[in-house]
Amino acid sequence: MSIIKDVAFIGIGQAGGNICSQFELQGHTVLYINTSQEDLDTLGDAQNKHHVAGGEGTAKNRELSKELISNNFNAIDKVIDEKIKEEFIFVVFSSAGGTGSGASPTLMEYLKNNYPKRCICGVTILPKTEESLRAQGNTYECFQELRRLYDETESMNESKCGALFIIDNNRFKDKMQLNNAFVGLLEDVLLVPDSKDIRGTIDAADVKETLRSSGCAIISKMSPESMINELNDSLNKSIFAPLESDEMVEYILLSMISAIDIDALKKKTGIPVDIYQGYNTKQTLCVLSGLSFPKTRLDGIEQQAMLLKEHRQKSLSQKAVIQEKTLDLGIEKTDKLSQSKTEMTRDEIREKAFAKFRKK
Ligand SMILES: Nc1nc2c(ncn2[C@@H]2O[C@H](COP(=O)(O)OP(=O)(O)OP(=O)(O)O)[C@@H](O)[C@H]2O)c(=O)[nH]1
Ligand SMILES: [Mg+2]
Repeated sequence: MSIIKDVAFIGIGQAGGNICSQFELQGHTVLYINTSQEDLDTLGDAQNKHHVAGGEGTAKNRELSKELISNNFNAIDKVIDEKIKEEFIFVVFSSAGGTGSGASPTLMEYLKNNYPKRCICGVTILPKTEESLRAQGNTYECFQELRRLYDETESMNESKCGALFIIDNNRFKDKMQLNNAFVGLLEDVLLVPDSKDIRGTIDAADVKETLRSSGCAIISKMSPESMINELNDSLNKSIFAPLESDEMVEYILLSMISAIDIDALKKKTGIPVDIYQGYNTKQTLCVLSGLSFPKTRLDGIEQQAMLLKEHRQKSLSQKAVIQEKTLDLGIEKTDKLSQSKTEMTRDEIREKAFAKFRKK
């Protein structure tokens, strides 16, 4: 059976809301959170909209987003608890704006700790290279937080976030086309267990295990007569941030229309811990999960973020303001999580998330 009913979405900020409204049309539970009432109004009849009280948007200010969320934390916590009951929760946001970028990594961490039996996944969007230095700087900071979230849980043997899909706005001119493409791909993956085929099937547990893998993930789809070259080509031209060629992959899920050369695929992707293979009559669909972060693409963003830092430093010195700056664009170093989650009460988890939102 498909796992559509097991997956809910929380869209934060405008981009998150735009993508999630497509998922709501597919029948998923969706909660929209935004500091801007105007952004929420663009979503028409969407069912569950939550305006962060006191917010008027943030104009790409991540710190303002954190402050607003922290001031409204109890209300947000309550609405999530009331509306979202599904096993998989996808938090969807752009890394380049203020609201979604500022709130989402900490919210993902909170959800992961507060709902240890659920799987918290992420969908984030990278800005085009031509976008403003501020957009690049926000993305750099957002990914510092996401990396810490994934790396810390990796090293601390505690509950982990699942798949993180990184959509890259460099890939298409039209953002809405990217949104539609992503929604179509993920829906197809959630529907894979519906394809019963005597040559082999992929069941719900296989798809869930693939999505639970902690790290980046991509989905690729090909035409019926697909060959391995086309798969390679499709991975290279996907809507996602370019793959790092370090051959790190945990799972490959491959639903095929006709048999393809798995060894050739592994040469491209690296050797996974497991491969879930099955057949269907419509299309060849491939998911790679447990991938590394796209370092090369993120390094490019970091370089632009450094220009922003230089720009800020220059204008500060021109104003003759003496101010100490840190090398990492001023984001705080988060404390290492020192306690195992099983020892923390729900109130403690909430307090900790609270404190993180408040930190500047
Ligand atoms: N792919 C895609 N990108 C989008 C979409 N909407 C905005 N973006 C990109 O997301 C970034 C801006 O993020 P928003 O989601 O608008 O910001 P926000 O979270 O609402 O934060 P504020 O700054 O408070 O408005 C820019 O890089 C835009 O190009 C969308 O629907 N799809
Ligand atoms: Mg906005």
